Amino acid sequence: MLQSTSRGIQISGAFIIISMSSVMIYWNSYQTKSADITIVNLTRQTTEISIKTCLKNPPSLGHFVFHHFNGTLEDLNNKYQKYKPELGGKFKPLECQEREKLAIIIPYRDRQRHLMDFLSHMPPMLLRQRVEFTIFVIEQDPQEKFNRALMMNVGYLEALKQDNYSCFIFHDVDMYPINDNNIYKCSTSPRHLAVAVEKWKFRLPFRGYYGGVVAYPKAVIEKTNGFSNFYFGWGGEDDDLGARLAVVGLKFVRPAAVYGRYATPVHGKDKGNPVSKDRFRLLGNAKSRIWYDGLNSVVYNVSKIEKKKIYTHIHITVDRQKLEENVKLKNIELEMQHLKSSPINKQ
Ligand code: UD2
Ligand code: MN
Repeated sequence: MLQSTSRGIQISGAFIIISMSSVMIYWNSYQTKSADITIVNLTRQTTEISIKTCLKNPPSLGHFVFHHFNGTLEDLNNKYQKYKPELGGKFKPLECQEREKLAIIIPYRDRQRHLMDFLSHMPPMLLRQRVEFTIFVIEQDPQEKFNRALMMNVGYLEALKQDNYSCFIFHDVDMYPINDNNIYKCSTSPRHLAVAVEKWKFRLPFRGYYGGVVAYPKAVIEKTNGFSNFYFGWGGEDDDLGARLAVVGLKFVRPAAVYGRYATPVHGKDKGNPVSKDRFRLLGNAKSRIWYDGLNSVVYNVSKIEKKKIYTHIHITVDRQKLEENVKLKNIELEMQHLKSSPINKQ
C-alpha cells in the first residue's frame, strides 16, 4: 500500500522521509500523529537508499536534431517555466536529485542569434540527462580584442561566487550537441566533448584538438591554474589547454565519436577577434607559464551581472595592460618565493 502524507509516504510499516539530500527509510516501532504530520518514533535501524539520486544513464533520445530558433527570450522564459528554474537560470531535474552542480560557461560577445539558439537547444537535453545546471554567459565588453580563455577564467571565478559548482563545461556559443548520449557531467579526468564537429566534417581535425567544448571538474581547474590569460584574438588558447594538462600529468578523455557530435553554423570571423599573431610564440612557452598565468593572476572588472530567468549574463571589462602587468608580477613573486625556499638561502 502506498499512502501519501504531507511529509512522506507510508509503505506497510516502513516510513520514507524524503529529504533534500537523501532518502532515509526508518523501520518504525510505533507512530503518533500530531496535527497533519505523521511523527515517527524510530528504532535505531536506518537504511539510506538512493532512489532519489539521479541515475548515471538517464533516459535518452539518442540522436536529436538541432533547429534554428526564431523566437524571443520571453518565449523561452515561458517555455521553461514548467521546470521552475531559480532566478539566474538554475535548473534542477524534477524527477531526482543530482549530486553534481554544473556551471556552463560561455565566452561571449555579440552573438545574439547563436545565443538564442543555444538557450533554445540546451536545457531540454540537459534536463533529459538529469543535470543540475546554470548557464553563465560571460560577455567581454568591446574595448579590447576578444579573449576566450580569459572569459573562461572569469566564468569559473564568478560562477563560484554564486554557488558551489563542482563541474564546469566551457562551451562555444555556436556548438549544438546532436546526440544526447553525450552526457554533460564531469569525471575525475577532464573531458573533451566536441569529438565529431560538423565544421570538421564530423572528424577530429587532429589528435590534440581540444576546441569547442570541454568539461573540467573543479579540482582539475585548480590544478592547472585555470587557463592562460594571454590569448587575445582568435586561436591558440585551445591548444594551450592540452599543454597545461600535460604539465600536471593529466589527459583529456573523450566520448565515442558517435555521441560527441555537434552541429555548427557557418560564420565569418568577428571584427573584435582577429587571428592572434602571438599564438605560436605563446604556445612555445605555454608549459612554463602555467604557474603564474591563470586564475592566480587574472585581473578583470565586472560591470554588470544580470540574473535572467533562464541564465546569468555577466559583463566584463578587461584592461589588457593591467592584466599583463599583474601576470608578470605574479611570475616575479613566485620566483622570489622559490629563491627564498631554495636550500642555499635556507643555510
Ligand atoms: C574554434 C574553436 C573554438 C576556439 C576558436 C579559437 C571549434 C568548433 N571551435 O572556433 O573552441 O578554440 O577556434 O579561438 O573548433 N566568441 C564570441 N564573440 C566573438 C568571438 C568569439 O562570442 O566575437 C565566442 C563564441 O562563444 C564562439 C567562441 O568564442 O563560439 C569561438 O570563437 P569563433 O566561433 O569565432 O571561433 P571558431 O568557430 O573558429
Ligand atoms: Mn565558431
